[in-house]
Amino acid sequence: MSERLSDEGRALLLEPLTKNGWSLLEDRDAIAKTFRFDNFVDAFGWMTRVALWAEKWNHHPEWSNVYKTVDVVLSTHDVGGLSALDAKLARKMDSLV
Ligand code: H2B
Repeated sequence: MSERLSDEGRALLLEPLTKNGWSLLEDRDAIAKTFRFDNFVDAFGWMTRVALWAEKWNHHPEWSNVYKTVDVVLSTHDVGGLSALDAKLARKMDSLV
């Protein structure tokens, strides 16, 4: 179902994300962003809302939380790199902040 993003797909899907704080990792085909909230409850509440979408789409982030900060890495393990699903979940994460 998912496939690795083509050059055109990257230009189309990743450009708006990089303008919104996402960056490409240098050592692997993945995107990352650090989300900062006002407090732990806001951070964890956001993670909970994101988790419901991740589960619905069967696409799970690599993420970690320390107090009010959440570090996120998105990549599609099944294809060994970025797919349209990563961009979709990234957009959802931004919209749920
Ligand atoms: N999450 C992410 N981020 N990438 C995947 O390739 C992936 C996933 N694959 N969640 C799913 C689960 C797959 O491993 C299971 C078997 O559906």
